[in-house]
Amino acid sequence: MLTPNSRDLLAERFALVEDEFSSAVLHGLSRPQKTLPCRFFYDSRGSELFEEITRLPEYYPTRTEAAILAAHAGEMADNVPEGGVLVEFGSGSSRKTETLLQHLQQLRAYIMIDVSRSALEDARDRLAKRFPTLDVRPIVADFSDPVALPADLADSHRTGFFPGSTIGNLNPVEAQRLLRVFRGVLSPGSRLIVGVDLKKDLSVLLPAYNDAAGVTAAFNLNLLARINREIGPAFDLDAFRHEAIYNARDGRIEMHLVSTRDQDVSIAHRRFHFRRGETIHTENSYKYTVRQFQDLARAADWTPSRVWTDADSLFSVHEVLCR
Ligand code: SAH
Ligand code: AVI
Repeated sequence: MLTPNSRDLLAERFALVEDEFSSAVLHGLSRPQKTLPCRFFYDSRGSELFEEITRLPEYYPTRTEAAILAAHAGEMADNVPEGGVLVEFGSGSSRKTETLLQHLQQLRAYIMIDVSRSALEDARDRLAKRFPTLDVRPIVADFSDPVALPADLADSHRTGFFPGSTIGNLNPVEAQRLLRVFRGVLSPGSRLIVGVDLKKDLSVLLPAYNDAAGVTAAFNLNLLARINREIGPAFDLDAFRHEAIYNARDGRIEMHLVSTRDQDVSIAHRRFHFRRGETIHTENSYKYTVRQFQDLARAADWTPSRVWTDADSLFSVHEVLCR
């Protein structure tokens, strides 16, 4: 159960995240290439749809990373000192974290940071049942901003955890900036365990973002449904379709919402014109080689250390050290 205090804190921070939504939508749709920031996928419905994606046969990243964690969690946990805290960025359901937590009996607290309030609440309630003595601290926040950790934990040694290849949803410049923000949150002497999806054959990559059941399409279109729910009725969801393509030059999957006809859309007294075939760019998902990610970490002043991959080289989990 959430304590009254943590519930108040979640509500207060969530209101701030909500305020940002309409200004980001108006700004993104005013650009020559219309865009919507992918962090807004994760309202309560979006978090549910993401969980469905993780169970799709085509979506290899979650099960592959979970298997890497299951095989190596003991090694990943071996440098966490007694009384240390685990700080997870974009924790979502925290299901993978359970594998690590099994090896971290000595932990003082588990801090989970996410923009999705519902995901944090569900994870917190589930973890309370499985790890009744664990001190779990949910924080609703954008991890791109330096997050202040609870004052009573300020002196504890920190280990960062950033699974899921969520880092791939930022471009390399933003990813470097984010890793620098994490240095500030975690402080020198700490470690970060980060999941990174690997470059691979398109026959595996493309279906992961174009699943047969249409769950990724529903996840993408939920962004328009969220605008309709939270800002006001604007989009005809039948007039847009999901598209996911691989941009080989930049090494990334791009997700778009394609307007299927010429149309005008009014949002908060502003009118946006869409030509037939024009797209809203909703997400990038960058893929790296092990070396490319290590170079990126170095450029952000982290020192690459151990790296674990699966036998098919689909996914990598990196340990990087804060200099
Ligand atoms: N770590 C989980 C979830 C990955 S999905 C896993 O590996 O399965 C990405 C998660 O990051 C979602 O829960 C989403 O709400 C969160 N997220 C995305 N952008 C964010 C941001 N800018 N700040 C905080 N959380 C973010
Ligand atoms: C969270 N993130 C790493 C996922 C990805 O694969 O880029 C989000 C996602 N988008 C479509 N499917 C899953």
